[in-house]
Amino acid sequence: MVEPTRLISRPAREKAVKAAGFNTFLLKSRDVFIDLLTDSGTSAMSDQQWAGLMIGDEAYAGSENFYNLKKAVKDIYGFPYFVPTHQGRGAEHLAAKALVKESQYVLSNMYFTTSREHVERQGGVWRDCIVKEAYHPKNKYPFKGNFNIAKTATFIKKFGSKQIAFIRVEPGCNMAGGQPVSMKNLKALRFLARKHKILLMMDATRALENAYFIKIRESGWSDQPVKMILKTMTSLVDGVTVSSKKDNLVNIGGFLATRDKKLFEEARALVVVYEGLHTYGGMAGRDMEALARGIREMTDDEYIRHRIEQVRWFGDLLKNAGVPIILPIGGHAVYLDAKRFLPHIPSAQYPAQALAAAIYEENGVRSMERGSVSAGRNPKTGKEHGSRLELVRLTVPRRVYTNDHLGFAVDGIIRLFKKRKTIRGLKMIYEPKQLRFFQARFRRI
Ligand code: P70
Repeated sequence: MVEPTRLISRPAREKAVKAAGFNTFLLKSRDVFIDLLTDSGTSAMSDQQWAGLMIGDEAYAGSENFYNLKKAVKDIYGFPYFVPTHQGRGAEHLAAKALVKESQYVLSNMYFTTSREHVERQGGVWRDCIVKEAYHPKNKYPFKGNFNIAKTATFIKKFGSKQIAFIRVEPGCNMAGGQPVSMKNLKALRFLARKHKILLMMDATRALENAYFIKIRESGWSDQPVKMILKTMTSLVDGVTVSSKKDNLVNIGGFLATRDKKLFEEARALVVVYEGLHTYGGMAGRDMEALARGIREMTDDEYIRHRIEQVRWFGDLLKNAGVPIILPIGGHAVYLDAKRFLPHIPSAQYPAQALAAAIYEENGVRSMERGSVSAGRNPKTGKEHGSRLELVRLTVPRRVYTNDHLGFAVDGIIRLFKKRKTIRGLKMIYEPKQLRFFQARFRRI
């Protein structure tokens, strides 16, 4: 697949970002030169996946592609029960509806926006239990996605295990900078959850990328294929929700899979209300076929090595030029530390949002704010959650850009870093109630 792209002039970019209310989500794709907004649904499919689209069985019920997909999920993730959904948040919705009761807690390494939203909409309360290293961008701890097990145990004691709806672990932890969880930590979590009879769920959206980090960073795993490491990871949890738009190499899709029959039956009952019949869950037959093939393809050791090493190469160029980024470099993206990039802009003026807008103006590269705008507000008190990290995510789609494209992005960011004092803060002038970062608008101070 070859996709043309164009670089519009600087004055046109300034006009475009202003019209978008300084929110990169509101830019038109045609005005973007290199799109590092997200790795979600933006990957290139393989010849095998495109071929799979041609054998879509679009029967309303019992599509052949559903069975192929069910088998791929069983083979690669190891779960006997499987419910397809249109994308990740569809699966999160089903899990939250099935598992969370008013004022129950969900304990997680670190929240993801849509995951927490669905829990809060059920009246649940979210608590992050990630290790403290995760909050320090310069700290090079190799598993910054790990749970602080002692803190988690203290919460369980404080709230009582019946008040905990489930524990949610997110490998390749997105809001922490794409940081991995170690196998050792997963095992400790398994032990803790079992001891207190609490369901352990995994957001396995980027679990495969995490498996590669275990291979290269955790002792005892270097000789194992990523496929085996992933299967070991998922064997430690009761179920997964997955946005297939990432690891799984498709443009749309997701699922919930589990070995817990009760959860499966509840999710299967709910899927027909919110997504579609339980043998397609919002996907076309052809989408399920592409997904079934993507799930198998992603476990190729050479592919995943290239994927993670390309992101590292990109991050190293920025790091070596003195641009402040989160270390170690994560699996799917390089995260700029906007607090250190723009020390003159206070948190209340959304430095990460301002930086993402300025990068677009500089060279037409689109990125995403991951800081206090993304963190949103407490639904009960209306107070801003606030964020200890103010980040700009430069996300690398899979199998799309060459290193030359990424090098171009780096050049612009280095230029901008040299004139960073000229960047001004933002004032929020429009804010929707839910997931505000998608549609919020700003003006320059
Ligand atoms: C991103 C995307 C989606 C996502 C995720 C994890 C760890 C669930 C989901 C939801 C898209 C996105 C979503 C909200 C805010 C910004 C961007 N992440 N769990 O770019 O899956 O999008 O398929 O419903 O990362 O990181 P889905």
